[in-house]
Amino acid sequence: MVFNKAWLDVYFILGSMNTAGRDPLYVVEQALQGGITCLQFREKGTGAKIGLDKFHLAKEMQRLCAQYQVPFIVNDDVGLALAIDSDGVHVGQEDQSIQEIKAIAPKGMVVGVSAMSVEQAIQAKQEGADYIGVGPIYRTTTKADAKEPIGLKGISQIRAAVGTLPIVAIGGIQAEHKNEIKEAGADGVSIISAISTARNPQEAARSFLS
Ligand code: TZP
Ligand code: MG
Repeated sequence: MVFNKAWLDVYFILGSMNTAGRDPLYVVEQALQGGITCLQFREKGTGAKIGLDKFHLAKEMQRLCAQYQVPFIVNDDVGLALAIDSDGVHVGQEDQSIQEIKAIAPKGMVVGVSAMSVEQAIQAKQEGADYIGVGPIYRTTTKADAKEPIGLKGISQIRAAVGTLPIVAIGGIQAEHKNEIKEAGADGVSIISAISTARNPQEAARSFLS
């Protein structure tokens, strides 16, 4: 799959810890039926699967995404991304560097990077990130160590600094925020809890479509 910023429109992020006790594959399939445009597997924190369990869950999610022709991105774990040949890998500021990843990854593998400031965004662009994830936009309880929200102003400032580099916004995002976020300059929204803990994840995913 060739990267296109349309991937970022409704970018769902999920780990087995985020599903309010439900089977993560059920939640993923519901979200796919609801029309998500990308899935990121983010298996981290208390209760996260490791080793073979993590590998198998990733493979199953990847298989579901392929059925729906939706790109599949692995968070942080470059080894896993390479092992299963995911469409992309997403890393934070404390993870492996973009250059290192680009050096070992297959040519088309997308590399996304989290940026919390204009400086980090510019650096990610210079290092060759294919897109950046910026946030948190609003307050969130999903990520324990989330920084202060950067708000819509933060998106506009980063957009002004990085030109046309694809941007996806993250953190506390609900469906009703999507318009203001896109107007501020993001190409799309990434969401964990508003879909993953929704009573009806399919409907919740659909509510994010434009
Ligand atoms: N990075 C910044 S905020 C966040 C991550 C992974 C959590 C987003 O989750 P939610 O539930 O959509 O606020
Ligand atoms: Mg990380």
